[in-house]
Amino acid sequence: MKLVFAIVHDEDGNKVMKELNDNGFSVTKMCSTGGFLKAGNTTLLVGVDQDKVDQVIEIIKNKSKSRKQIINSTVSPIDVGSVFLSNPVEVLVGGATIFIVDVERFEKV
Ligand code: 2BA
Repeated sequence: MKLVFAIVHDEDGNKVMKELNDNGFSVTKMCSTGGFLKAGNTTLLVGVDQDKVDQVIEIIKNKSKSRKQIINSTVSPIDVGSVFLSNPVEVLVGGATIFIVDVERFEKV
């Protein structure tokens, strides 16, 4: 058995979860926060047999869009005397970031 962690955009979370449920997969949705943008995102957990992992990835891929987001970087502001100008930076977020790990043991009690 494998556990799929999929980090998706908040706006895609419910669509991805519904499609997984409609295809018979159990899903747990967690609210998460990206360390770089400090913005909310959604982490989905899907426990699944190894032979279904590719199907799960395909569903996540089809329902997750990539988006450009502009952030006002505070990493390298331009220091003009006592005035700090923030530096807009464009980053491409998603579709989805996926981790797949082995499940040593799975119990429902
Ligand atoms: P964030 O950490 O908020 O990152 C959002 C987007 O900012 C990333 O999109 C990437 O395009 C950019 N980014 C992140 N760190 C950067 C850096 N040090 N310098 C420049 N640009 C940077 P994605 O790669 O699609 O990631 C979306 C979200 O997935 C991330 O949100 C984070 O929550 C998660 N994630 C991505 N890679 C991860 C990893 N290796 N481990 C854990 N979580 C990860």
